[in-house]
This record gives sequence, structure tokens and C-alpha cells, in this order.
Amino acid sequence: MDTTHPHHTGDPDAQGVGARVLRKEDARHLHGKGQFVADMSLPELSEVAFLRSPLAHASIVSARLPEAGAERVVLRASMPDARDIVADSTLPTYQPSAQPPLASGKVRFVGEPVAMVFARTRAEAEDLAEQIEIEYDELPVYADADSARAATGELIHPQWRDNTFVTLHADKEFEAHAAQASLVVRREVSLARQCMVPMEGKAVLAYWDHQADQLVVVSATQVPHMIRTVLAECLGLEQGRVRVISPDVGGAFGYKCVLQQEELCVAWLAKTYRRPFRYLEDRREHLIAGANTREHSYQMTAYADARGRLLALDARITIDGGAYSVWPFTIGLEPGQAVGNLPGPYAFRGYRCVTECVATNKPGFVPYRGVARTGVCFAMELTLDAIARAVGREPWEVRLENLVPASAMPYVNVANKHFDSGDYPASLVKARDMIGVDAVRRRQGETQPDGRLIGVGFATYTEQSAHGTSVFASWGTPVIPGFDSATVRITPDGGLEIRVGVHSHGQGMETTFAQIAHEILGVDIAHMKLVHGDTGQTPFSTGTYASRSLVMSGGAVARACKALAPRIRHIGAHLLGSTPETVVLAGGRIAAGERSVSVAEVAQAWYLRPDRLPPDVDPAGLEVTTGFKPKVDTGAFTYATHAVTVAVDPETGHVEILDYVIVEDCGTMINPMVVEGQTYGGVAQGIGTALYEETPYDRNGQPLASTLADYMLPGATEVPAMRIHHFETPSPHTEFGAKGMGEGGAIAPPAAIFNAVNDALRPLGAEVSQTPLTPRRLLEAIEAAQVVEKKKKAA
Ligand code: MCN
Ligand code: SMO
Repeated sequence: MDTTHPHHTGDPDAQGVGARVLRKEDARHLHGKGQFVADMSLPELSEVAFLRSPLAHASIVSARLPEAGAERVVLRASMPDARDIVADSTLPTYQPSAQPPLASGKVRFVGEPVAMVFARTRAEAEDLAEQIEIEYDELPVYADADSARAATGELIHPQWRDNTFVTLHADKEFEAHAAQASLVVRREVSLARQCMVPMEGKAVLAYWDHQADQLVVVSATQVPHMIRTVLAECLGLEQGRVRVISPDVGGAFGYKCVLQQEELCVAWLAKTYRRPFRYLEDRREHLIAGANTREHSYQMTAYADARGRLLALDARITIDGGAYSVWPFTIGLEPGQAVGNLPGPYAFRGYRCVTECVATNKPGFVPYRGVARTGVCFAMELTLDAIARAVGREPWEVRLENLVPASAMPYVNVANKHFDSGDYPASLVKARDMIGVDAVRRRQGETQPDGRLIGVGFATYTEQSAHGTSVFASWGTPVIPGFDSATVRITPDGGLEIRVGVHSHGQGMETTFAQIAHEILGVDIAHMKLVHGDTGQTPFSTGTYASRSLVMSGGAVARACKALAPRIRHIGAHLLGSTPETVVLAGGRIAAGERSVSVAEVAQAWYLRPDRLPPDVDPAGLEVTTGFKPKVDTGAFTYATHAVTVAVDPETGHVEILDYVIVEDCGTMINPMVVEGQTYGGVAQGIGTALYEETPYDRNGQPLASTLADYMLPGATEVPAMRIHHFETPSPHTEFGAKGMGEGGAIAPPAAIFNAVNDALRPLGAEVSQTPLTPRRLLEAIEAAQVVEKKKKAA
């Protein structure tokens, strides 16, 4: 790690910005004392089960309820006071879907909830659900984008023009730049549909608080304030009648940043019956009804010069959006991110892109760590390697030729992304040196004793983080993030409560936000408490997504502490018989020369001994709420290069990762250890996307991986030890110059790993381009290359 940052002094007691403090939240988790929805218990709690559709597309002809227990079965028709989930968008061509809380009239994917049942236990609820008889009339199934586009029968949403959610077009000086090219390279690449598989699935418990006369919804969500707003709307309640609490959450990764229909259903039960209900998604439900991400395909045509300098890019992207658009981000987020991020960190000037997002009979797309950027990075980086092979240069050299140079920062790219700061080429050069390209090339010259082939691959990307109002407004979403707020409050004993509207579900904010406050106020982080995830106790925020919490809410914490500091100094100075201008606040004490008082003494004066306060004390006291939003809201751009070496067995199709290095720059790090943990976790998920994870569907829209024996996840033996190196180029727009980075780890691995495998396969003339890279796909690619080779020889 670069140790030039003033905070990286190696002081073991440091707690402020840049310190590798152990996470405060880990004690309860390591002792099994976390409080997840499943840990909770309330008197009279009923457990909820859903009857889910066995068919991908069908009309519901009739429903027969069991005689015993019919009063514990709910159908869409029994809940007329609940509104459908509709996420409209102002994007041109966009067609909104209406997602009913329970299927109404027809079903649109296997796993769609059709009826809701409650009982004393989940098992009883499931038994009752099994006795419901639904008669279906099958409709033509659109199991993939091609069949959906070619629809001749009933559309998925019959009132639509066709089965397409939205089509986005971009054209920036494409023809003029493409005309200069001496080389045209074409590639088709695609990513499989997959699940997110957080350790904890969806989980929601709702009850009526009679004292507060409020519906309380305890849900595993990333976005409690937004869920409160939309639940109130969908249930016809005043916002003040709804409180949403997000307790400990066992991973979310985007799956929990949207309104879940099960949340709406369970909240409706509590509102209607005025007693507690709970639903816990099981693994099978997750794998069947939650296969909702990554499925993109790309037709790339790159126009380059003889050195491999990219001049123009023409792309056609198809996204299989599934049956419904999510609230609030809408399905428009996925094509919007794709078309905007495909050019990556590169400096070319001609761009044309058509992105079509098609509805199919599958679960609706939900943002997943990296959102569309994992797909666009995969497409762009594989294309760059193809250019390098075509011009006979090292892939890293061709990348270096194309990256936006540090001297050009700040830089507005061909897709109107405002890169704020950084040295992209330096990250590539450092990664090249760390992975040792020359040594790999030497090794490739020798035959490996086990017959395996060695390859090295790179991927460089930018991670737009904390993008704000103007960006979301351009995507036309129904909710647009603005300011985030924080409340900081000194407690009577000199501790600090920090209240934020975002939610931490593994990101370590209970620690990092305390570090921010410590940096400004000097209070020991052991005496700080982050209050989050409760609309009844925290200021509004749209929530945690888009790697925005640190920049936005963390920025608000910094601003609030900066506003609090002079008030502490003012009271402290008075206690010391000094003037506010001459005292110093540091290390939790206010000092005038040799003499000092503690923040605790100041707090005691304010709360308990007002007779000691200065006459002109600020009546707002030791509590501040304020908001923050970066001056420029187009995002803080973190970037990184991942480099990987692999060994490929051409006999079995097995890929082993031998070495993995990451050179990343997320501006000033609040806690480098947390940044590393976030990165490693993201890379593990990216390895899953690259090599293992896939929910295949048959022609009838039936998901073919419904257990963890069919849906492969990387485990400890598949995730290699990684080496990481940090640069810290501050963002000019944020507090401390910090940039968000929570998603980045998951963006580059498929691209870097496939480039490494393709490098290894070069002697065989084979190339792979479809995730996940199962042994079957790899062996098929080798066979296809052999057939081509034979034909060439025969001719
Ligand atoms: N951080 C830091 N210094 C920086 C940048 C970040 O110390 N320069 C720290 C932050 O203080 C915070 C963490 O790293 O503790 C992540 O911060 P940030 O990048 O702001 O991301 P968010 O907190 O907004 O988290 C959301 C992001 C997203 S969008 C997904 S998806 C994702 C991710 O975080 N889901 C996760 N990481 C996850 N990690 C876990 N364990 N579980 C998830 O569900
Ligand atoms: S997918 Mo992350 O919640 O933006």
C-alpha cells in the first residue's frame, strides 16, 4: 500500500480516517448474537407461506380453496385495498409493468406468488398452501429475449405494443470516427442469468403497534425509508402510520434495494388483521423466484487503428429483463447503466449503442452488485483483447494505449461520464508488474509437466459511485436521490450517537462512520453508536445502493460533526475561562494551553449543569442534523485493474486461478481493511459469475437449478488468495476525497478471468465468450477450434 497519506502513519491507536480499525459490529456476529428477522419472536406470530406458480405464462382460470383453513388463505381478490407495484419511468419508449402483490388474472414466471397462507408454523402454512387448487390455462412462453421479441401470441403485458420494456439509443460521432479505422474487430459475448444468493434471503415481519397506532414492518432491506414511502402508498396509509425497521441483514447485494412483493403482502396482513406475521424466504424459493440478474448479450464491433487504438465502438446490447420492472429503480436502470458504462475507462470518441431490454417469463431483473457494469466490463475487455490479438500486441499495451491519461483529468468521456480524478494507466502498469507478465510469458514457452496451459488476463474499469440527482433524473426513475442527512448527538456522558438513513448490512459502516466522526471530534469510537435502519429514529435517506453510503451519508456525518465542533469548543472554552478562538478540540478534549476539559464535561454542562454554560450558548445544543450532497453530483469514479493468471486443463476443461492481483483507487480510504474486505467479497462473487453461477431455463420457462447442488457457488477452495495494492487519488467533490467502492470487486473478475483463459487457449486457436465458463463450454470451444483447424488443413 502507498503510505504517503498522512493518516497511514502506522499508529496502532489511530481511529480516524485511514486507520485499520477492527469492525465494531463483528463482536455480536462472531458470538452469534446478531438480530435478524428470523431471530425475532412475538406473541401470536403467524408464519406465512406462498403458493407459487408452477408455470411460466398462463391465465388463472379458477382457484379452489381448502374447506378447512380457507380463512387463512389470501388471493389478490381478497386484498382490493392494496395497489399493484408500478415503477414508471420517463425514458422514451418505456412501457411500465404492473406487478400485483399476488398474481392476478395470469402468472408471468415460475415462482410468482399466487396465494398467501398463514398459520402458527411455516410447515402448517405450507401444508395448507398445497391444498389450494389453481386451474391454469397455458399461454405461449417467452423463455428468452429472441422468443419474446418474435411473440405472436398473448404478450406478457397484454396492453403493451410488444414485449420490450425499453430501447435506448446513443450515437456520438460514430460514423466520423469509425471511418478513420484500419481494423474492424467483431465479438459476441454473453452472460448467464443468475441469482444473488445472500446468506439471508428475503425476510419480513410486520405487526400493528397499537400504542403508536402504526404499522411496523421489520424487513431485511437496504432502503428502509423508501420502503416506508412505497408501502404507505400501496396500502393507502399516511406515511406517519408506517414505520420500517431494517435490523441485522445477512447480505443484500442489491436484492433488497427494491420493494419486494412479499413485503407488501406481509404488511397488508398486519394492517388488515392487526397482529404479527412473518415470511422468511427459503433457499429453494430464492433460487427459483430470485434468478434475476446479469443476463446480457452483446454484439460488439470495434473500429481501431493499426496500433490497436480504439477509434469507435458500435454495440448492440440485449438484456433479458424478466417479467416485471422493480420499484423504484425500474428496469430502465439496467440498460441505462449499460449504455453509459460500456465505454469504460477508455478515451475513444465515436460511439453508437442500441440497448434493448426485453420482457420474458422469468423473475424480474433486480440491481446486483456492479449492476450492468459487470456485463459491460466483460464485453469491453474481451473486445480489447481481441483487438490486441488482431494487431499482435500485448493486451496490456493496447489497454495502455487507450486508457484516459491522468493528464486529461477531469475528463468527460464519450458517454458523458464525468471522471473526477485518478491515474488509470498507473493502475494497469502496477497490476502488470505485480502479476509478472514476463514470467508468465516465459512459462508459456515451456511445456507444463501436467499438460495444462497458462494464461494471463487483465481488466480495467471505472466504478461510478454515489451518482446523484442529475444522473438518476436522466434515467427517469420515480425516486431520485438528493441530499443525505445525518444527525449527531453528544450523549450526557460525552459519547456520540450518529443517526443515518442508510443501512449497513455487512459494509462495516458502524465502524467507518464512527471513524469519520472521530476524525473531526476526537471522541473514542468505543463511545460511539451508529443508529441506522429505522425510519422512526433516523433522518431520511433513499438508502444504501450504488456504493453511495460513504460519500453521501458519511459526508453528512462529517458535515454534522463539523457543525457540532464549534459548539463543543464554545462551551469548553467557557468552562476553561478562555475564548472559543483560542481553544483546540483534539483527542476528545478541549484545551487552552496546558489546561483542558473533556467532551464529557462539556456534555454534562449542557445536559445536567446548565448553570455552567456561557450566556451566549447556542440553544440548539449538542445535536446537529444536516445534509450533504457533492458539489458535482455525477459520481465519484473509483477505478481498478484486476490481473489474473490461470491454468487451463484442455483435457478436463478445468480452470484454476493461480494468482489474482487488484490495484484499486477509491480516493481517500476511511478504513483500508474494510475496503479490502469489500473488494475480496466482490471478487468472490465475480468469480461465481465467471466460472460457476447460472440458472438455465428450458423452453417452457422452467428454471433448471433449484438447489445448491445444481446452482454452483464458489466456495473457500475456489476463491484464491488475492493481493491488493491501493492508490489514493482524492475526489475533488467529496468529504475527505473519498469515493465509494462497495460494488467494484464484482465488476472485473469475469473479464479478467476470461481474458486469461483466452490467453491460455491461444495455441489451440480457441476462444471463450459466455459465462459461466463451465468445463463443457470450455471443451466445446476447444473442439470448435479443432474443427476449424481440420477444415483449413483439408482445404
Ligand atoms: N469505504 C472506506 N473508504 C472508501 C470507500 C468505502 O472505508 N474510500 C468503506 C465505507 O465506509 C463502507 C464500505 O467501505 O463501510 C462500503 O462503502 P460504499 O462504497 O459507500 O458502499 P455502501 O456502503 O453504499 O454499500 C453498498 C454497496 C453495494 S451497492 C452493494 S450491492 C454491496 C456492497 O456495498 N452489498 C453488500 N457491499 C456489500 N457488502 C456486504 N457485506 N453485503 C452486501 O450486501
Ligand atoms: S446492486 Mo448495489 O445495492 O447498488
